Amino acid sequence: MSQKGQIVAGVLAPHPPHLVYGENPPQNEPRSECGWENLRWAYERLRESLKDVDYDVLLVQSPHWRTQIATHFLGCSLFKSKSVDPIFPHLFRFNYDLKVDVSLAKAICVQAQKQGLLTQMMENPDFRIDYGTITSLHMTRPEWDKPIVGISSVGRAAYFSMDVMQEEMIKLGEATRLAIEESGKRCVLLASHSLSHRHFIDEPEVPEDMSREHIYHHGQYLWDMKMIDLMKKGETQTIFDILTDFTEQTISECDAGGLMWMLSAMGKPKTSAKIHGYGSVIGTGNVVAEWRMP
Ligand code: 2X7
Ligand code: FE2
Repeated sequence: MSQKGQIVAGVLAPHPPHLVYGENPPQNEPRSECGWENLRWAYERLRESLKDVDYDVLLVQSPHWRTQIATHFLGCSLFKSKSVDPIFPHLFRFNYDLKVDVSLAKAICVQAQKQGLLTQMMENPDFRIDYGTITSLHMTRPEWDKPIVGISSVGRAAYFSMDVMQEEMIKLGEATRLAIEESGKRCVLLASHSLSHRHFIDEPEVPEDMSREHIYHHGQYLWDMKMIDLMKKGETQTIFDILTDFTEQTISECDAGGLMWMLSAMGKPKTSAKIHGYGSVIGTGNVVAEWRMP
């Protein structure tokens, strides 16, 4: 391809399996009555917003594909099996059939190595795709008609603090942007995770009983609102500056690096994020936020 590729949008795309359960797609075995509408309708607004965006590939980084040493990339052209959430098997048993853009995945893998990161292609065709990857992809694009790039998150002991990890996520983001530009493809990035992540440890008899759903505590809510306010104001550098404190205080899944990866790939955009909606799932705080590239 001769035209320069580009990132056209980036989305903070949370992945509680409850959202897929609430949607009742044919791929998921359990059936629900409803549930978590504020977030499911936020994803509806995201899908509506992305309708006018022309893109070729969806890239997703997931906290629930955790690798210990290197960043891994899905490396087979097709993955087909059933994904079962280990904590919520009664909500999420999803039959997936997904296509991977292996050439783009390899290009990012190589670019990241050039930046000094440890990376690896995951080439076992029987590898089971995690529910984080699937949920964010399904809620964004339930048609499953675009190839994807799946990226793991690294839980290295060497990341004794988020600040150490931040350096590597910035490099991974830059490698992603360079590889996309060389590919000639138009891409949407998904950082698959919640904001605050303190959660209840029991659930109602009917999981979708919304009279029981609320944020875990007010302090978490205030942190989430602070982060969302910065997103709305386009104050991305401040998000980076306070991310370590936010993550420690709210035990956030930001510790998997997705938001840092995505926003650094987008060059730390100063544009305002479109907030499609906010809601809690078993007490965790979740926002669907979209950044558009001009
Ligand atoms: O993985 C998750 C999550 N991040 C948030 C809420 C509920 C379940 O699973
Ligand atoms: Fe999660």
